[in-house]
This record gives sequence, structure tokens and C-alpha cells, in this order.
Amino acid sequence: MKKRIKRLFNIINKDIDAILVKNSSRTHVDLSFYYITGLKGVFEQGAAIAFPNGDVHIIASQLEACNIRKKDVNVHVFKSKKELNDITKNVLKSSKKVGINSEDLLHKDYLEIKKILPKARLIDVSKGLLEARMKKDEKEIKEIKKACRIASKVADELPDILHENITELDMVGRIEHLMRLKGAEDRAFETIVAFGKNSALPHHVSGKTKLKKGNFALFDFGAMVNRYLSDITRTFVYGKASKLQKEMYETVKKAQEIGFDTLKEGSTFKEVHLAVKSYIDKTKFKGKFIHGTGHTLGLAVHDGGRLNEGYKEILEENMVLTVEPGVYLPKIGGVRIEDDVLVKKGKIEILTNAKRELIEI
Ligand SMILES: [Mn+2]
Repeated sequence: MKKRIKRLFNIINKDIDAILVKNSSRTHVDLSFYYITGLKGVFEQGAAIAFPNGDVHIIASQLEACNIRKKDVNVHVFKSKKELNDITKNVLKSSKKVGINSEDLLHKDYLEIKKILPKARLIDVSKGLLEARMKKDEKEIKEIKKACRIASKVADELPDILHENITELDMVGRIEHLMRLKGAEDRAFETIVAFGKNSALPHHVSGKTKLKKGNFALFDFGAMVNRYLSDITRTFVYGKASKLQKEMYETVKKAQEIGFDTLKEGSTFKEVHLAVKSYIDKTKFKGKFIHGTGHTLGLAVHDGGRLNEGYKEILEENMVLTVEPGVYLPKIGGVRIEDDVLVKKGKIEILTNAKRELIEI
């Protein structure tokens, strides 16, 4: 972990004395807290403080401090807000420039920090944090690989579970249960199950729609392992695929292969997307690929970078990205195939290995 912290300070490169990451209640927990501490759990209201020498201090409530088993961090326990503030002040007593994460710090907490550290200059290091998190270290890659293995295994089991009239929500429940049975601590994001014409909506909200013969059945989900995520999508045909369904599937599959071929160290995020998009636009499904080709993945589902036209950044070794082209025909249905990929020296490694061929159930 010391290595990770030192690298982070190098990337930020702003001559700061410390980084302070402060969580609020559950939905306002800064994922960089987990990056800095290597912990899992929630750590509501808690804080992590890192120093350029690699030292990390964690300030945790007494409810959560007992979950910390790490030996390479300094743990402080608070029982009240006053204690939390006093400890923060004390740990940072000789820090003049303190980095904060404007992406995730609540405004009220920002004001509070200013109050308890009146002499410190607070400097936004959100860009550096994102940049550091974009290139994964060995430990992070290990966790992502585990999350990918779980999601892939579940994806391969789905065709056996499907039956006529099962609802989307029933499948959501089964997928999330299966992931936990295989060792996931949580789902990575709201699981999407879309049957029939619902599959034409990339971010469909699953409901009581029942599976019928001839439907596309689209599943977009991921697992969480030690806070790291996977993200996979598979689309099946329930029954025999029509000619149009086959064409849609083969187009998306080929588009994804083009994505895999273009995605490499040194190419830009934008290039990958344009290669995939221009392929689809040369087919009869022109204009039916309506989102970006993928995104970086890690502690967050959208971890900072996107394979889209606006991103001129260059792909580097140890980035993890999704490649997820799709074709969507309103009122008919859609196909998306999504896999997670690790950029390596001169090649890529596909981390999700569920079957990619069209499956007719
Ligand atoms: Mn995705």
C-alpha cells in the first residue's frame, strides 16, 4: 500500500503535505477512501489521511473500526463528531497544504474541514486521484479478475435458468443471489434484465415483464469483490432466432472484435470508439449504436475514462476497460455484448470469458 500512496503523491505532483478523504453517510462515501486504505466495508462518516511517505491514518467510528484487520495503517476510533474532528485536526497538525477530493466531498464537509483546519490550504486533488486509479496495481487487478470470473460463471449459467414467463425482476434476484453464492460481496451496480422490446433501452429499469418465445433476453450485471467491480452483458434469444436477430447479434459480435483489436496501449480512447461505431454504421444498423463503446472500470463502474468521441487520452498498460457495443431497434429489441479487458504491454487480456456466441434457448 505504501507504494500505491507514494505513486499517488507523484501523480498529483503539487507539493502537498497530506491527502484527506472524508466520507459522509452511505450514499456519499468517497471510493478513493478504499483506494487509499485498501479496506472493504462502508466507513460512514470516516476519514482517511495519507502522507507522502506512504503512511495512512484511518479515522473510523467504533461500529466499523473493529472490521479493520490491516497492520500497515494507523487506526483511530471516534465515538462522536467532536472526537472525529479532534483526531483529524491532530493527525493533520503539521500539514499546511491538504489535498481534498472535490468530486466526492460534500459541501458541508468541506466547510467543516475549513473550520477544523483554519490554517491549512485545501487543494483539490480529484484529477490526480482519478488518474492514479485509472492504472491498476497488481492487487487491484487480482480483485477485478475475481469479480470478472464470478460474473462470467453466472452469465454462462443463465440460459439454463431461463424459462417462459419468468419476470425480469425474478432474474435480477437470481443473478444477484448466484453472484453471492460464488463469492461476491455485492452486486457492482443495479442489475439490468431486459426482455423483448425492453432490450432496446440500454439502461432499462427491470420490472414485471415476462419472458416470451422469440424474445431477446439481455442481462447486464457485475460482481463486487473487495470493493472492485466487473461489468458484463450477454444477450440470448429465447427460442429460435429470427434472421434479423441473427444479423443484429453477428453485427455486435463483430463490432466487439473490432473493439478488442483496436484497444491497445498507445491508441486513444476515441479511436477505439470510432473504429467500432464506423463498422456498425457501415451495416444496415447505421445509427443504431447509441452509446459509447466502453468505460474504465475499478472501484467505480465508470472509473474516470470513456471510450467515446470526447476522450483523446491514450490507453496505457494496466488500465481496465469494458468493450460493449450494441445495436438497438426501438419497439423490437436490442443486442449488447460486453466484456472487461486489461491493457497489457503490447496486448490485451479479456477478463470475462463467458460464451460470446449467439445462444438460442
Ligand atoms: Mn458497462
